Amino acid sequence: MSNPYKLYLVTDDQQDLATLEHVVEQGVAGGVTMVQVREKHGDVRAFIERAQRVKAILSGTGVPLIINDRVDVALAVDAGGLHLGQSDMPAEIARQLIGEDKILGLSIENEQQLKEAEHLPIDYIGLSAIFATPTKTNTKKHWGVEGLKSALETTKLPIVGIGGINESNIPELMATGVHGLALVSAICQADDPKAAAQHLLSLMG
Ligand code: TZP
Ligand code: MG
Repeated sequence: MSNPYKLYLVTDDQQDLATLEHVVEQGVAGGVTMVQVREKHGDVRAFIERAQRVKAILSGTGVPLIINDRVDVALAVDAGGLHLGQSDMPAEIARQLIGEDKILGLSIENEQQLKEAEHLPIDYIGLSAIFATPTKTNTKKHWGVEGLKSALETTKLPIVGIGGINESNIPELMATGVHGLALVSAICQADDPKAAAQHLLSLMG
């Protein structure tokens, strides 16, 4: 796939398994280019089950499966990659465990972390959060469009914006040259996730 980061669906951990499967199926049918399974409240067994279900849906589509936070879950389901936060396993250790061929992403929440990321064995940055969002209320910084622009000038790594992204702000975000946009509610909460993904992609040009 030319740019796997372009329309990056992050799953909603409040949704049940059937809804999760529906959203992923329809989202991918609508053009989602990467899927992250994000679990914040369930136990590891439930996380693995959700990841396996999503992996089955993505099989043969070319859309990579990324696991949020947990290297053990990524290894257990042989995911395409792992997305780490700042308090998760250090990127160097995670890279050793998952190997060179897997996609490794890291959430960046301030300028200091952005500079440090340059020296880490990661493939992309999740710039968190672009805008305030009810989906994640403990975000530390809201970069805004200007912050995104300066981050793009600061690092050579591909940047995926996350947080509060929807049809109303996609045009101004795309104008920055950002590599990809990650969204939860704009796809997961849509009445028709396929149509939502198609519409969002059409706004991305
Ligand atoms: N990390 C930073 S903001 C966020 C995550 C997981 C949630 C984004 O959700 P939404 O609904 O796309 O604003
Ligand atoms: Mg995390």
